[in-house]
Amino acid sequence: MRISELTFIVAIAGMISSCGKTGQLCDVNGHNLWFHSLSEGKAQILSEDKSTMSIADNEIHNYWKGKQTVSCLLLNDAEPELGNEGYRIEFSKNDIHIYSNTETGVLYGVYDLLRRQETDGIMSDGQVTEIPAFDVRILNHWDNPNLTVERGFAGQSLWKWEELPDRVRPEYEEYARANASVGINATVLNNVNADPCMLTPEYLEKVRVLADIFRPYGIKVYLSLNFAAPKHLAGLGTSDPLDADVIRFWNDKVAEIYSIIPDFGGFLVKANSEGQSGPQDYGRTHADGANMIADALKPYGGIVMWRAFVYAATAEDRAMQAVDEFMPLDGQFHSNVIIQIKNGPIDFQPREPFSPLFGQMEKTKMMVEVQVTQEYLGHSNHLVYLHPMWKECLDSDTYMRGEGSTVAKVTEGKVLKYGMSAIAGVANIGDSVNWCGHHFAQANWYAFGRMAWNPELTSEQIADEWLKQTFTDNSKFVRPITELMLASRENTVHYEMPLGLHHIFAGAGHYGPGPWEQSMRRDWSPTFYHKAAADGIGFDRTMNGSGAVAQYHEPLKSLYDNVETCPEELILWFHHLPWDYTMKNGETLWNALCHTYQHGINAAAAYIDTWASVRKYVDDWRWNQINDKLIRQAKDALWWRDACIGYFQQFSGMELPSDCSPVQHSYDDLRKFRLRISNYETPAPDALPEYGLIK
Ligand code: BDP
Repeated sequence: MRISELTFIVAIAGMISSCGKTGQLCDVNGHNLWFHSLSEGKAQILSEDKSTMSIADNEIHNYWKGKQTVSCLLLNDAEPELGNEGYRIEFSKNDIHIYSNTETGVLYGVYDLLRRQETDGIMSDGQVTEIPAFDVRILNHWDNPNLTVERGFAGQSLWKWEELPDRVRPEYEEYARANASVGINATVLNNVNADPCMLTPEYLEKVRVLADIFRPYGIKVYLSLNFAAPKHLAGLGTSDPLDADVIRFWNDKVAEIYSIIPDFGGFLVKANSEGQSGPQDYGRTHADGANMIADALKPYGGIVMWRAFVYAATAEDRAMQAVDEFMPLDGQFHSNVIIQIKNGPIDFQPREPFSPLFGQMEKTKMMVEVQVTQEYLGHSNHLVYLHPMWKECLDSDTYMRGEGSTVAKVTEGKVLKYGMSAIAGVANIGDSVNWCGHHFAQANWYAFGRMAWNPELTSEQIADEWLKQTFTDNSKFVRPITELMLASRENTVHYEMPLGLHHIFAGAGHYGPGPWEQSMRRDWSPTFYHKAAADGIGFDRTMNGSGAVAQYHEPLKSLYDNVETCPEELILWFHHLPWDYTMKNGETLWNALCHTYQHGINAAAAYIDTWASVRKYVDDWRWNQINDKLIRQAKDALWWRDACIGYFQQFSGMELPSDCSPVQHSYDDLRKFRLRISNYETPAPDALPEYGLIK
């Protein structure tokens, strides 16, 4: 075996703590993310030499506390089965060897080793081999040049465009390091609702600086493009993808980008969706548009991630539109196009069935887009661990080629051979000190990376790892808080939109409930989705209704179509049912709704007690901040319940079951006040009295 060796002699670094710009607090304010326990008593990062190998060296040198000597060996493609990013760690009593074909793979191996150190995973003997499931593991930042972040709840954009390229903040490298430590290898820097200015030479210079910082951490930069850029930037009269000048514009633009950023990854495109320009403006198809951009990127190895998030106000059922629009184009997309599809058919709701498109397109590459930022799950005010929700989608069987064609397997390219696979997460990162607004929201960034590397990992494994690295490995802390995290997504479904209800938010903020709201577009109106009326509640997507069930392969089509077999957690997604419909446990639908909401509000209130029980294991700074947010969450849960149940009750005409806590505010009162989105907003003087928590 031809091995070129690079051995790091490890010294246990006795470096004195210095915490950069945030001083002492840096250890406890959450800025250190999941490097918290590693950072104790150590310098933050980073060596002057920014080659990947020296970063790996530095990490081991500073943070490896074990007795074994660690050596990293570059295999130079001697083990092709490890691919470009895989690695093998061999453990013995005195030595640990990390092997990879590439420097990036070595760095991943180093982070794996350090993770093991903090989570009790170091072996005295044996080996582990790790190869990422998806080729492109990408964060999508919805960040705007003016520093706002669409659906961002953690301050302003991390990218300080006005300072770049001259001033370079340390957070850029910290961000890259955090991503590399969980295997994220790609990032889209700007909003899918893209400002054309991102492609100007001025901005490309700024992007170059970030790309240079990220490169040694194995991270490639991508950009969202505005399909009308030829008009905006070059003054062309059209952006028609079949127009020769437009094609020339994109070819030239792509050549320019690669001259500045030679390893540029490619483009993310939102076209003909929510007012964005696209090929349909010129009577062309999504395939025409995607292929034109893809052809420009092809010589450089770039890719196009073309989003399937399309819907029109006129559609009878928004949930069906992606399949309706994209299926006829199956087979028409060029090989460096991948269709980026949200996990569910509507829009990142707390629970949706998987998007049926994953089971449909057999001649087109597809990738999953999940939302790490909590647009619909309590923003950065609520503790919601999202991995169970994402895994629910990835583990769903599409039956594309018989049983076992899960969304994960399809998009990994294992059902039909893809040659390129990807998964995207809409980032929850901003410039707030703890990056994500809620300390526990960091777990979702972490979990996205770990899942993109290995979708087989369980929610429990990932939560356990994250907690041990972020707080403490004391089991008296880890056990109850893992349990809390694991239940948190389902509990949020319970207090927001149980039993398959969806999209019943107030206004465009997507925070509090607004079941009474009717917007100017019916497909943005809660009333369109819940359809509550005297005859019952729920959206009929059966063969007697919109027929959306037919977009799923058998046996799912029949399973969802038949009210007897439809899973109850999705029953109102697929069925419109009378209030006194009998659920599997014998209670009425109305009682089941009330009980599920009650379950959600009880659980949210119980988080506060659980958190109190672990107080001594957490620093005061983070404990208090989290505690404040948990109180807010429990009150918000009550608001959700009172608003929804109160509103639905006028149609059901039924009483709250006696074992449910009484409503504190009538829905009529609540509709006068919108639940405050920010923690810092001052309530209106005539605001409602505070919610009293149930004890
Ligand atoms: C919706 C968001 C909107 C995004 C859109 C998208 O409300 O802000 O622009 O998705 O994904 O969830 O394009």
